[in-house]
Amino acid sequence: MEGLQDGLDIDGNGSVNIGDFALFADQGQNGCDLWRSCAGADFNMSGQVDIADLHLLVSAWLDEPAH
Ligand SMILES: [Ca+2]
Ligand SMILES: [Ca+2]
Repeated sequence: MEGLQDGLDIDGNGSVNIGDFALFADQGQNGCDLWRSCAGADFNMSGQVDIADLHLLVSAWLDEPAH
C-alpha cells in the first residue's frame, strides 16, 4: 500500500482523498495524451484518464486509514 498510494496522491498532501479526486475530475475533462500525462491522473499509464483510473483512485481512497 506504499508505492501505488504515492502515485495516486495527486496533490501530494500525504493521503488519497477528496482533494485528489477533484484534481482527477478536472484532468479527466481536459483530456490528455502521451506527452501531457494528465498531471499524474493517468494512474495505469493507458494514455487516457478513464474509469479504470478512477477505480484505482477510489480504491486507494477507501483504503486510507482515518486520521
Ligand atoms: Ca492527496
Ligand atoms: Ca488510464
